[in-house]
Amino acid sequence: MRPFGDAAVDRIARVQVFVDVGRGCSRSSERPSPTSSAWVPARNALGYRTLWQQGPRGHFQDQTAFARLAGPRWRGTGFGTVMGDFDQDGAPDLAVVNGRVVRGNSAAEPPREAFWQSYAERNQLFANDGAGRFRDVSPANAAFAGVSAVSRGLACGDFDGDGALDLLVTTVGGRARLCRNVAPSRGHWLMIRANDPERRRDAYGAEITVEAAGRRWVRQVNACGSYLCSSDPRAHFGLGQAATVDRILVAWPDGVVEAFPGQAADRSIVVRKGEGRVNAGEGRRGR
Ligand SMILES: [Ca+2]
Ligand SMILES: [Ca+2]
Repeated sequence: MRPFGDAAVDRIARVQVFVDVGRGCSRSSERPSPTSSAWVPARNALGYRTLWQQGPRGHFQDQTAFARLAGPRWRGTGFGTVMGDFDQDGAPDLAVVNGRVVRGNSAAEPPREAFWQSYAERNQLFANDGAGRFRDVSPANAAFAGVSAVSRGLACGDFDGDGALDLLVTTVGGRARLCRNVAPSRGHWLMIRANDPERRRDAYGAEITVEAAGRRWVRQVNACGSYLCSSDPRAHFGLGQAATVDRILVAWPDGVVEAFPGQAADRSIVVRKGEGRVNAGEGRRGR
């Protein structure tokens, strides 16, 4: 696994934002399968976050222990959660923002004047080793994970157009922080916006499969996977060493599967329903 290195994200902007409290969850998918798979990190009623892997559609398994997320050296409360391939090595990584819902031991925190001091926690960033196991790389990413705050929302998107996923964190009683992805030695990438011209909107619910270098990556078009946030509607694919994409398959929300031609990586493209080749061999997406 290629480490993110120091300062993989960099705080570059602040704006004032207030949000309410609640529970965070997120969704992403990566494993090749006849249908798809999905990771759903969520915090249950007992306060433990769980990582669910989808096998056959609609069937989930608890993979928290396998992913080495059951016993991190420090466990935050867990709110906004995003899976994204931040170093673009082909394996989705995990970002979590934290903040208590009951007062903690403020003596362990540096003194602050704000009322919310005793609710503050730091955020966490986990790197995927490519086999579905995660390593806490928070200490090397102080801009994102080294600041204690009452964080709630976490949105993800490429705001500066360099192809790398950036993060926006909202906090209670504090300012939002926009963290630019400056991870070194990133792999190739592709961003795809799926559009339905007939309905003149993004095709939320579509499932995009990218094939490159003998591998397949699957992403769902879904901007609302994190707590109280809407993220970049484009599907982001980290491709590792693959500089060319062989084929793109889009399973539209109505079940029709279209194939779009391969092309060079490291670009943002738009695929429009009806402009591809209907791929009868793939059939309709299972429900
Ligand atoms: Ca990665
Ligand atoms: Ca970026």
